[in-house]
Amino acid sequence: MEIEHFLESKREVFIRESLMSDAFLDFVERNTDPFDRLMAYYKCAIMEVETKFKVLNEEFSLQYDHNPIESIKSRTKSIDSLIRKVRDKQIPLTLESIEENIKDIAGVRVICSFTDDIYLLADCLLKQDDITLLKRKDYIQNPKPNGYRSLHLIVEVPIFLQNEKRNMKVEVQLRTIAMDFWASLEHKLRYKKNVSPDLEEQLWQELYECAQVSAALDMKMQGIKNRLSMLDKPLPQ
Ligand code: 0O2
Repeated sequence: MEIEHFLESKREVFIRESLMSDAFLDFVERNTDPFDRLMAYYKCAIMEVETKFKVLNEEFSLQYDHNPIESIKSRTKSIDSLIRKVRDKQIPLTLESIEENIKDIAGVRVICSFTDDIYLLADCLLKQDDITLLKRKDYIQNPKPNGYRSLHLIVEVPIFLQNEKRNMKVEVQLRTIAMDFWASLEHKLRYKKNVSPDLEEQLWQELYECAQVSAALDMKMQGIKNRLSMLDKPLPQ
């Protein structure tokens, strides 16, 4: 209960000091239209990247009778999450600085069935001559201490407007279904209130164990798929 009050008071302080601060209100007043326009550009960049993945999926489906992508989920960062990041990174509250420093305002999450498909799709995307890789974090080869796994790419993609070409940053997260399932539950636990410290510790431990099980499952599924693919290959004459 004490923790709950503490978090609630912190939340109020954050809203008062950050979201309702003179600096923030001033920023909103001066930048409403340019901010909306910038967010629209990020949405366009998401469309570009989504289309690239859909095209690749179609091509693989035709060529190999295999859809590497199960689903794609995209989002632009919510305003409160964006402001929180501006505050945590201690960057100036200007549109230029936000665009320069916050690299995950546009996010595209690609969910695959198999781990190999993640690397295949990432390679195919990065080979395209209008895509620039800014940062790559491989949390599959190097999972986070809590067990989180995904491949993260920060890329720059051009969008073509009426009179201008603009390079926009997009964060691409590639995961298997198992990695995504795990991350959703971890996200729920992370933001859950009303959990006693004992229970919380126990749940984090169990979640960590689930991460190991899910990594083992991905490996085993990949192995089965590889063996099935071998059967499709024509036998040597
Ligand atoms: P949301 O709600 O998805 O926007 P950087 O951006 O490089 O300054 P950061 O934020 O540490 O530093 O980058 P990183 O590690 O690549 O993580 C970015 C995003 O990956 C997060 O965005 C999450 O979506 C996801 N992610 C990273 N680690 C975890 C994790 O342990 N659990 C889960 N469930 N997701 C994770 P945001 O901004 O945190 O949130």
